[in-house]
Amino acid sequence: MKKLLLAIVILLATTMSAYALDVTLEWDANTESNIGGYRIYKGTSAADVIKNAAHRVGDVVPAQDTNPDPIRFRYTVTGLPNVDTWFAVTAYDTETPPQESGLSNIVMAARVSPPPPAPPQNLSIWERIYSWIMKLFGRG
Ligand SMILES: [Ca+2]
Repeated sequence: MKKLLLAIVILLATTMSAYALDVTLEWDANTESNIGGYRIYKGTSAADVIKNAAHRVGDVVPAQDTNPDPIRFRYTVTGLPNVDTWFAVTAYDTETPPQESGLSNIVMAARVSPPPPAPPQNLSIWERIYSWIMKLFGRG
């Protein structure tokens, strides 16, 4: 039974090849000395981006900054559904419990169209049939 379940999980994992979206966000790094990190929020519209656990993508700490410029912070959110998505970030400090800022400005990442289908390959003539076509005078 466990093996069957595992097989089903593997089958689902290999057949569900939906497109995912990775979005790289960048913002001005906070200059306070006690910044613990940033929280990323997302929504399905600008109004849907709220400071709520259900909208929280995750927290990033200073070590995760991928922009070498000290005044900018960059982070890539991966594996999102390929739909228009709105984002905002907050900063939190090192207090216990952490204090969180208000939301940044909100930005929208538009969905990305998947590549078009590949052209069909190996077109060939499979059969030719010789037949009469009845054409009525004055029609067709
Ligand atoms: Ca940086």
